[in-house]
Amino acid sequence: MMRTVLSRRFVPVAASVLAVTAAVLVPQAVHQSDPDSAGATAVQAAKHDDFVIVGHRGAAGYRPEHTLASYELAARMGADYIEPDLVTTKDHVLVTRHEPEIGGTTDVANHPEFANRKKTKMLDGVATTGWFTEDFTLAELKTLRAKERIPATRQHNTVFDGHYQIPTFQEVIDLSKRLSKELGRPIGIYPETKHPTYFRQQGLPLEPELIKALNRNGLNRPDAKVFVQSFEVSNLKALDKQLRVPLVQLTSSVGAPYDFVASGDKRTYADICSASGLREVGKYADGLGPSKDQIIPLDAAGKLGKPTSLVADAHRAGLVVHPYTFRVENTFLPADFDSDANPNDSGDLFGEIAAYRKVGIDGLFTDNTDIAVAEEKEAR
Ligand SMILES: [Ca+2]
Ligand SMILES: [Ca+2]
Repeated sequence: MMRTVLSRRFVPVAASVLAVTAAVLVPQAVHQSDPDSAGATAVQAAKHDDFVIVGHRGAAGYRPEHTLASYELAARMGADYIEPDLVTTKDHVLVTRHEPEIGGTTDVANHPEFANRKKTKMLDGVATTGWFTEDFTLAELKTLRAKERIPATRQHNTVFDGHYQIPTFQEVIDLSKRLSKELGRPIGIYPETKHPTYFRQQGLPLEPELIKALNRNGLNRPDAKVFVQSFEVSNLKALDKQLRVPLVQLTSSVGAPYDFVASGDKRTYADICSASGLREVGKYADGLGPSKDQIIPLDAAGKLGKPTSLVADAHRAGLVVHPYTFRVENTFLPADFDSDANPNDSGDLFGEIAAYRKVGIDGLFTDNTDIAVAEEKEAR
């Protein structure tokens, strides 16, 4: 099978040289990729050159998510990439929030001038009540301040509530450039298109602005340190024709891409993650971003069970695998790694990451970049 497009595009970090070096120096490969596949080269390069640590929503374990302070801390802790989730304002400026609804992550409810913006909308088929970015201009959003999403779990982070604005995508790109210079290593960006079908329905599609932003910043090239991710399929396929950076298909252990649901396509994430489904993904994407439990499901006791074939199947399809989300609190850890019965206490994230490393993942999304970086140093 020819994958010339993949091999042309997937060159994350001078990988053509590194791939050769890695193949020579590290002949052992846990997962043998199809040697005829050009994608295999990219997989080998990504695997042996650089275990990819993505600062999920920045350093969400330590700062309110999707703030410049959160991204900056992740970069300083050693993240290879920072991860802005992209939504849009009413005046079609990309800003970074995990959801269009911002009642949970900003102080908008305390702004009486915006009380009448509170609405109930159908968000991917779910009635959702709150305040939505697409109903605010950028100038209006800039009057709000971010707050911790899960204050009961991350009480310490509430210290930073009220101190940071909602950043624009451009501000995140500028930050990554400034920190790359200062830290002497490239800080990549790993933007996610959030709810692409929803925003298209609002008349504010994300993709044209994303493409413009990458072009404007000289980042739409195969060797730019950029991955673009989406839980939907059709927008990634369309972006594949317009972007030269690697693309990552996000998946979940439940449900289906909303663009499939909206168009009556019955396929689910489970179908996408079958061996044949992954071969399809390999035609337009370069990586897979599954939930952790798709790789190692939990058993009845909440402990790590038997790994699935997902990592090996994805590698065979030429895809690197970056699962989400690695978090230090017991409430998010498999029971094997809990420190005690308090769900908010910190547990053995080192142990969890090590278990996934054994299965052959190529990187991960984490709220706790410092721990992932420390674990990687030990593993080298
Ligand atoms: Ca995300
Ligand atoms: Ca747990």
